Amino acid sequence: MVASVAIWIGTAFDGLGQQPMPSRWWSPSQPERPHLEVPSYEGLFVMDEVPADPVAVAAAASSRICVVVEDALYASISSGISQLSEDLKAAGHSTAIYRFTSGNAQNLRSYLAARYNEAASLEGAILIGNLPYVVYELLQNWGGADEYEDFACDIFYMDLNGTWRDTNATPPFVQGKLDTWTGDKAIEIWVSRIRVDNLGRLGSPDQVVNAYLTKNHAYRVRNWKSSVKALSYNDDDWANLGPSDRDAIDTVYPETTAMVNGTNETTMADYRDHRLPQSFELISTRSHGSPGGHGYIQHNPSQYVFFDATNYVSMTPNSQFYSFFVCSGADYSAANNLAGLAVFSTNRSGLLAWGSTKTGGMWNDDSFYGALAGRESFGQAFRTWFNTNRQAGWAPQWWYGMVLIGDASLHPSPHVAPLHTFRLNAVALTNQVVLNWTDPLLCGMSTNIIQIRHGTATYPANLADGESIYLGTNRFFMHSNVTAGSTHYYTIWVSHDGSTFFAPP
Ligand SMILES: [Ca+2]
Ligand SMILES: [Ca+2]
Ligand SMILES: [Ca+2]
Repeated sequence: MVASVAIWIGTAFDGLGQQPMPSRWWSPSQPERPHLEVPSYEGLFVMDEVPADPVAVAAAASSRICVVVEDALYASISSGISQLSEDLKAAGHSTAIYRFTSGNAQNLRSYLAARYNEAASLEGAILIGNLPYVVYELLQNWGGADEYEDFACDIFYMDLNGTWRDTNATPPFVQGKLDTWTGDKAIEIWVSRIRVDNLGRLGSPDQVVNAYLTKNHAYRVRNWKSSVKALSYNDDDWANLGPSDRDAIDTVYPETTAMVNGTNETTMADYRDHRLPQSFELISTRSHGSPGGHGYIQHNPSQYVFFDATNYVSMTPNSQFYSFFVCSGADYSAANNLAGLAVFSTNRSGLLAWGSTKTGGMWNDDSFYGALAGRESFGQAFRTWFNTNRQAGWAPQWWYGMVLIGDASLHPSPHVAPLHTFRLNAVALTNQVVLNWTDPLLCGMSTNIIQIRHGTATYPANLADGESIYLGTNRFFMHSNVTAGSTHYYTIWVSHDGSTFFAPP
């Protein structure tokens, strides 16, 4: 899968001023970047809120996050969505879950804008499934002739009060692709996307999303870790950015960011054989590429060697976060795209990638890593970074295609909230006692299976003492027909495997 070799034609970009080289299209199978179809999402806007779980303990409700799920996918992933909602609440968010049946991107954006304008407001949204997107089109100049490019654009959803229009249908512009953005061009929220229907390399959509939600939870409760270190890997055209990239990432992973930017050192084989196997929690790479993968120039002989995106699946790098400064590497409209395969591998590999659906890529990203270091989530850091850079004259061609692939409410591991303290609570009613307890998964356990025993004179001291009243995965239990006017004693045990039980951590 990595056998393609071609001659790379040097650095043919001039006149970019203070800008770095953009990441440009390179694909062994497709010499030219194809144009996109106008997305077709039709029908009346139908989206229903999933009723909140009445048993859930209300968290400190702030910084609301919306989770929008494709209706056709919802039933088969609902328990994972519930767990995500619990995890978000445990991290201090309020949540709203929606099932999206039909409608277009304008409908969905208007809905998010209405939520943003409510008192509870909105911090971000996670879009799960095949949900509407818009295509934006523009002319750009990288130092030669003007070039036309069209691309999937999620900045559209992050700006909730600007004006987006389709005003130009004169070829190469097209009716149905947006081409004008005016008004307040700061982004108000972050939006990240979990689209898997076109990742056939990984499996069926429900399997892939469920596997993703499982590893997401494992990371949040620290059952899945990498080494707390990062890699900055810049190919030749960005070797000069190496020291500043390392310094920026170092603010999040102090003293543990490896910088590789020597032009003869950065090769596909080096990246594959010496870097990916190292368990870096975060990998930032700058290289040319396409949705099918990315590659590195090696001198002596001067060659560009491609690293197929499927390697991120077959190699299972023990890494969670990727910054792909790779032309179209995060184009979620393309089948089996790089960011999608790296993030949604059904193995324990990948949680979030940020990159571009077009030529360009994230740079000037001190503000991004600075915000992460300040304990903001990846999504919040993205918003901070975009708003810091949005007024540059080159922002459209560089950054209108920037997207977040995965769950952007996550934090780097140094800032993952500490594990919860396990608690068992009891409320006495007339002839009943209602018991509830902390989700063992939030306390570092591998399962949420618990058992409870009841005593009338003392606390049950072991698994043979007293009377067993509950064994299972629920989060509450109603102990009925108990004698009024007396003291009742309860002891709870947790388990990693459902067979061996011990006292909670
Ligand atoms: Ca147009
Ligand atoms: Ca705005
Ligand atoms: Ca190189």
